[in-house]
Amino acid sequence: MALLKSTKVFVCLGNITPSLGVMSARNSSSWWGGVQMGPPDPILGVTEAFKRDTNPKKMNLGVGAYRDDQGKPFVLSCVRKAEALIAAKQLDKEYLAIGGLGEFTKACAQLALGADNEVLKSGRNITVQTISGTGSLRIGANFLSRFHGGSRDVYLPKPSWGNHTPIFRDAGMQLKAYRYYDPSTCGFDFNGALEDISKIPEQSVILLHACAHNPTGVDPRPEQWKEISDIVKKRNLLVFFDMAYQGFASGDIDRDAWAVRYFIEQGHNIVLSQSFAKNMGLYGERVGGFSVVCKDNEEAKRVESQLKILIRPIYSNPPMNGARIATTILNTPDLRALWLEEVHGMANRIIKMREQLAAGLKKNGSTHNWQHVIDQIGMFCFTGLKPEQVERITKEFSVYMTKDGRISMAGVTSGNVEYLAEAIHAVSK
Ligand code: PGU
Repeated sequence: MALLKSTKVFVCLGNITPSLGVMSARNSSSWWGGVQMGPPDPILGVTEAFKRDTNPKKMNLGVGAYRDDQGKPFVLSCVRKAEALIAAKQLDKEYLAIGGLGEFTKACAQLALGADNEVLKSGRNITVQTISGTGSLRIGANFLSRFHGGSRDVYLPKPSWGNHTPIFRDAGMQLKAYRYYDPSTCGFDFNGALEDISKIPEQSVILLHACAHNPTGVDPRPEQWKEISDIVKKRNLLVFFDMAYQGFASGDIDRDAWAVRYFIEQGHNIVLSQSFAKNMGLYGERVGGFSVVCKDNEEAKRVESQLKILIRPIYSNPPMNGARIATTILNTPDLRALWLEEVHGMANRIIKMREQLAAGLKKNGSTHNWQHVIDQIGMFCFTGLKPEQVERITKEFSVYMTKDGRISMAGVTSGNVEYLAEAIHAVSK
């Protein structure tokens, strides 16, 4: 009897982009035969490679996650204390509301805008609890994609956090860029940014990092923010602030929220993403907030109704544990005071490591100007190392970082800063 050859049915999935690695073969014995291998994540993939390395001197400077001076993950004391208070209450585990824990969203908005902000007093904001900063950005991007009548174009600083692009793209927005970083000065390209922003078509969306810009560590100064605000207003752009590092730039949560508050004062009805991953060290708890500042309370109510409709089919309602922790810290005066101290401590340790790294490079005889290592702000240092140098430092010294030459200063300690200086000098001399 002749063997029957299996028949493959090819279905054309016309709306799926080739970058997703979807071919079109379907067969009941191998449904996924046409799925191509995708590349590792540019940031989280670095951790995977680091874990495989057996060199005892290895350093993971890829992911932006704070470490103590022993290089260990750091759980804040205020978090441990809040957890104990919560555990003692024997709370239930019912579903949260679609928009999250009410006490949390209130405290979250107050933290960003300042408790006495007119927006909060008049109830013209809506804040929902989100799955950390990433979830907040994605809910925001979906909301814009569905309701922003103006334009599908969102302008990101060049460069920006790597995940901004897929977040907005997958939500159906179109990615554009404005100049931000000047490699010749390792600083803010203020004139380039103003020039580009002044040409953005009206009613587009512009994404601004509220503080501690990722990956460059370069923030506008207050007087520069003022000019950006003026131009953005002239162009009638919708501002999307991403504030993932409130407290991490200066150690002071109010100072770090200055730009967000200034824009609101100037009449911008912004949208805002917040994350508690970094400033409370609640990385894996996934707690954050998304806010829309509206014209008035009536508009805020309508926006809220649609945010709920948008969230419900994605994850129904957010997880409660991180929100309970953050709320307990924000609303318990002595825990809040302890938290502010600890944020300050984390920011200061990073600043100290910047100074030691720059000094170590000098000590090793490096003739480059490393002032930017000290001047840059927040968790990251944009070293200026080229991709070939990054490849070498990883291969020869087991120092792991993202390909763009960004290092997470939070992974540098008094114990390994000298080794890092030696390694950077060796590949950059
Ligand atoms: N926005 C910016 C600018 C960020 O840098 C990050 C995290 C987020 C939002 C989202 O953080 P959540 O953890 O979702 O709250 N960036 C880090 C962490 C690793 C990553 O890429 O997710 C980083 O290393 O760039």
